[in-house]
Amino acid sequence: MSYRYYESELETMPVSDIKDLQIERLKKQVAHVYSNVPYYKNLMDEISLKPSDIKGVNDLHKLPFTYKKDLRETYPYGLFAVPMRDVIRLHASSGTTGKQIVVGYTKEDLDVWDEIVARQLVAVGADVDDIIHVAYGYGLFTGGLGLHGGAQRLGASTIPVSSGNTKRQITILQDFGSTVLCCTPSYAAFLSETLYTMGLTKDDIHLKAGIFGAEAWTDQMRRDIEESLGIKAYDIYGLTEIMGPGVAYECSAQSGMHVNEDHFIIETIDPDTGEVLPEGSQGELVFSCITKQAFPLLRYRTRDIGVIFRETCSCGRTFIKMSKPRGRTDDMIIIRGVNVFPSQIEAVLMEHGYPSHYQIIVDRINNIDTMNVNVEMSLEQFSDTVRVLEGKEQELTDALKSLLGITARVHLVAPRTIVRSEGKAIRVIDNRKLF
Ligand code: DLL
Repeated sequence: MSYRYYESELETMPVSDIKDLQIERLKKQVAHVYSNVPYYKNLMDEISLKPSDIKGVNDLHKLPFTYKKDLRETYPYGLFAVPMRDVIRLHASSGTTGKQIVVGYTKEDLDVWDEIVARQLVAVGADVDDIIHVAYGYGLFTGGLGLHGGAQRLGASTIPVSSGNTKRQITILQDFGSTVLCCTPSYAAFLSETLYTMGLTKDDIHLKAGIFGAEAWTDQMRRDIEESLGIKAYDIYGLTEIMGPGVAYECSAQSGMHVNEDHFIIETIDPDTGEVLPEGSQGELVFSCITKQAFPLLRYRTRDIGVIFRETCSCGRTFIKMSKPRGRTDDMIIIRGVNVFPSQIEAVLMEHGYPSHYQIIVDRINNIDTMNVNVEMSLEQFSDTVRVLEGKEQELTDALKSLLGITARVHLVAPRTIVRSEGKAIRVIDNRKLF
């Protein structure tokens, strides 16, 4: 059996009905947040805003923004809006320093998440007969369990492969007959390269589609992956703070991602002034969760730069679309799908007694992201023997691995070799051409 929509009534709703639904849900959500999250109540009280002042979607701009720093200040559970006994899942993602940010979901929240991911699976042509190979990481990262939930909800055969062990992934692709691949675009490119290195081709596997997100990827990369794996490759967007993958999803038209507007309101704003921009203008993406119960952020500043636009889509869906993110307003970098802030690296260096002269060099070699960190030694450290220095490099590499979950190779360099800047220090040299 194959169908075009997972929830056709919602996905193809007239725009005026979407707006009505949004306002009804927004009003309820603001009341929920005001009554159950003291942090939000204080923010609203400070500007004398009452839930009853939110009468239409146009009143959204009256609400204060939420920033990542608010999540840090309320760590771990201060923004949760339900008692912990109602929270049945926790996920986490990188904070800007040593501690992660933590999010929670009720049973109903997970139901919504499964549904919105199932919407995309259907939009790319999957159905109960498909075999869905989930190679996003499982764990605190939302990718694995997010796609997993949607695939199971659809009733497809779900393979929870998780990431890594690439040769075994290829064997599974061949033998289990996976038809839809879900992973980061860079991992899809690496899988395809490994396939050919093993003397196999796209004809030896059974894939027809891929759902790739969690990091930036270019149209050229899309074409390469489509060609080498013999599939159609679709983008998926999301962030831990708002839900995880599935906040927005690409359909068969492959021209921007539909935002699940019955659950999230998207705005674009000028990142400097906070002013709301008209549709079609590039700005920072801001999301409000209008149905989420456990962790309902309002006007969350994603730091992603993009454009939103409403157009008649050939797929028949009416939800507004967002472009691929075109950059960020902060210094977060995404390495193999893992978010990294330079400040996290700096915190580890300081803890180990290094001066704060360092540089992070990011590259993409054979479709794999690499990260090297050059760290300047103090004069005393410089006089250590090579063996001692190698030991110190390893110690720092291990400490970074334990914090970030990925390898960032540390190289200790001579004092005063990292170029000093007259303005802002240049902490990151990203040689990948992603935007
Ligand atoms: O990356 C959730 C996800 C998992 C999305 C699997 C898609 C697939 P975080 O780890 O919190 O959540 O990272 C969120 O990743 O603010 C963007 O900067 C970036 N990002 C996510 N999807 C895309 C995409 C997951 N399709 C951050 N294109 C976001 C470009 C993306 N960047």
